[in-house]
Amino acid sequence: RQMEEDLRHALASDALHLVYQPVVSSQTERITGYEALLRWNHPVRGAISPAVFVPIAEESGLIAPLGEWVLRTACRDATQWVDDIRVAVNVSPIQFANPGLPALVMSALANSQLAPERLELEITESVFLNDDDGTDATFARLKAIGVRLALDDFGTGYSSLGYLKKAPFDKIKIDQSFVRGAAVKGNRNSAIIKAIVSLAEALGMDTTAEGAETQDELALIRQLGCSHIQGYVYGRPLTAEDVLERQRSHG
Ligand code: G
Ligand code: G
Ligand code: MN
Ligand code: NA
Repeated sequence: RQMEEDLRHALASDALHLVYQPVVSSQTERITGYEALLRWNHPVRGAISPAVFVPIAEESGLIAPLGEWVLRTACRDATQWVDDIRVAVNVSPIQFANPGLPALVMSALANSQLAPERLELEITESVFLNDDDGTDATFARLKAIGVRLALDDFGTGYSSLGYLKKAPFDKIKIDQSFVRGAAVKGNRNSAIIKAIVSLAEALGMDTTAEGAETQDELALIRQLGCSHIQGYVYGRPLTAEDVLERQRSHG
């Protein structure tokens, strides 16, 4: 309750911010995009993880204004990035179930003047828990707007393959739990990653391996054919200012 009150206040008083973690092409090793990650510095408790406060926002309905703020801020920040570098935004299943989501996405794109193909929405398997006509309609409308869709945390949910057939994802994000330790000999994770990559390729989807921390993991993931990599091995999340600074110094 107290945290809900504090979060409401944080949202109203600009106490939240976004950080951006690089997503790198395994072929070129260049940054192709950044994932926006929400951060909250609580005045008393210090940094609180979104893994803690996002569920509170979902229960209290605060996720609607919070998610809108994230989307609008990420689109605005991304317009300052060079070339065709994309921004990926996490969308809560509660936001996804709101029929107003496509209109909000259009509004955020129009206000920021960000091209639709530079915005990628990350959606988890749990949006399919209340799978209905509304879910299908939202997918179709988002696709028509021209934004990209990524299936986040793949492999951690109940992983039915039915929705891969039905939903128009551009990318599968392989969960960190498969990447971590995949380079250890005899570990089964590399076989699973390999299977996900071939499934994605057959469906014309990209793959991002998440959470690569070591050079061994990086080498293995590239060998297994993941098209993109995101993890501490390439960089931790940066502030919006640091993204711009990095761009200036890397040309
Ligand atoms: O960045 P970090 O590892 O602390 O994120 C923890 C969890 O919070 C992850 O599951 C991530 O997807 C989620 N998360 C981070 N930022 C956002 C956001 O802006 N919106 C939503 N819905 N979830 C987020
Ligand atoms: O659920 P989602 O995939 O959106 O969560 C992404 C989270 O994973 C972010 O909070 C980010 O901080 C975290 N993350 C990204 N790369 C790494 C990594 O290499 N190691 C660890 N431990 N966490 C990572
Ligand atoms: Mn994500
Ligand atoms: Na993920």
